Amino acid sequence: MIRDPQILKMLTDSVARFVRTKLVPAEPTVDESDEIPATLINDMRELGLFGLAIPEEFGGLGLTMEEEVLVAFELAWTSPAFRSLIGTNNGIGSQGIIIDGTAAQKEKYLPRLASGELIASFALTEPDSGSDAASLRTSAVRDGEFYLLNGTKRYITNAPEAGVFTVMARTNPEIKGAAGISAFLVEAGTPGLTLGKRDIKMGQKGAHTCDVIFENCRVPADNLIGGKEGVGFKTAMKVLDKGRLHIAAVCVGVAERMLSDALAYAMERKQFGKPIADFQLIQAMLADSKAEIYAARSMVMDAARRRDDGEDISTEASCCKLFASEMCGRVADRAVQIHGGAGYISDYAAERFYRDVRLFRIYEGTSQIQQLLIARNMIRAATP
Ligand code: COS
Repeated sequence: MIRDPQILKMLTDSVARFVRTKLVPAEPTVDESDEIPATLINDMRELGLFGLAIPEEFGGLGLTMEEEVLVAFELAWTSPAFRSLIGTNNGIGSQGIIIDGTAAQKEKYLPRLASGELIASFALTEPDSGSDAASLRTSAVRDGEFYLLNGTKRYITNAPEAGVFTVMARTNPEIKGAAGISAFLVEAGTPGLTLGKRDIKMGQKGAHTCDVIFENCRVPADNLIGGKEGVGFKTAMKVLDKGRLHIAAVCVGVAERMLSDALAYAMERKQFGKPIADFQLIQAMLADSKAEIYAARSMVMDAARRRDDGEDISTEASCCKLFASEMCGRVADRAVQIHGGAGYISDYAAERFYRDVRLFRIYEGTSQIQQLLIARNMIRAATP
């Protein structure tokens, strides 16, 4: 749902301008240094990007899902690392509080997340628990007015920058599956919380991940999300429904950028006496990419509108994440192919994007997990 088309247009225009004038020129430096310059982070704060999806009453822009995906299309027209920095505050790092948090938890954290003063992180994955998220082993044992957390979380996005973590931990060791899990808000600097060294990733340089280690980490009982044990896994799944749709929108934006670069290159590069864009085999790659991006964009828009209408979009979010991330991978591959030898060399963005977009098919649920979820929901719906 779009509340005010004019205000939204001002926002998407200013994001598009910021992306093209400030972020795109910084892409090579960010890739080489593995750091986003502090001035750009400040600019992102001033634009309100950290609070896009945080309700207005807590200082955010309170975008609807349809508005959010339209902004994500624009923001993703550059290295995904920039989006990643603001991604957790708008998505997996804040949504647990927004969806299931107590009034006090919202009051305490959301305003600082919306302003970007605080970075949020979502800690679900563990060394032995990835796709099988309900098997997580991090424990949380009640100790008076505290919980004692022990365990290790892995590949946690923005952990090196984070001020607050949403941590899924097992409060009931008797229950092996989802029902034994609770979600906590753990502040950086809490004694017993340490970080591993920064992971060296294939791509998305400038976006950081690392292990988060809990050793008798004492967390106030007030930081149990929603004040309720045993529902942390459901909180995580609800957060991921929205997250998956947002990632699908990001895939569309990045794919549009890769196709734009590939088209420009094909029109400029001459072989056999004419631009390679004149050759039908190149045209086939351009056209297939255009059609697939359009399909993914339409799916994302439809699912976003349905979510705004209050529909359960678990299945649609998985369909969008599956199709858009796989589409993005195919577009990246064709973009490199259209660039030929130049596509394999780091002077051109195609090489960098090829590495960056590989992650989309893996995080927030692999393509295979999305397939399982879609089929499982279909079978459930058809079972009398
Ligand atoms: N919204 C609300 N509740 C949900 C839900 C959703 N989208 N999905 C599941 N639940 C609920 C279920 O209804 C169930 O509750 P009840 O027992 O009361 O009915 C509970 O949560 C457990 O769900 P389920 O039985 O589906 O658990 P599984 O162990 O079978 O879940 C999958 C398996 C694969 C769905 C899950 O582990 C998953 O999504 N894995 C991928 C994790 C991931 O994306 N990791 C990325 C890292 S985080 S960036």
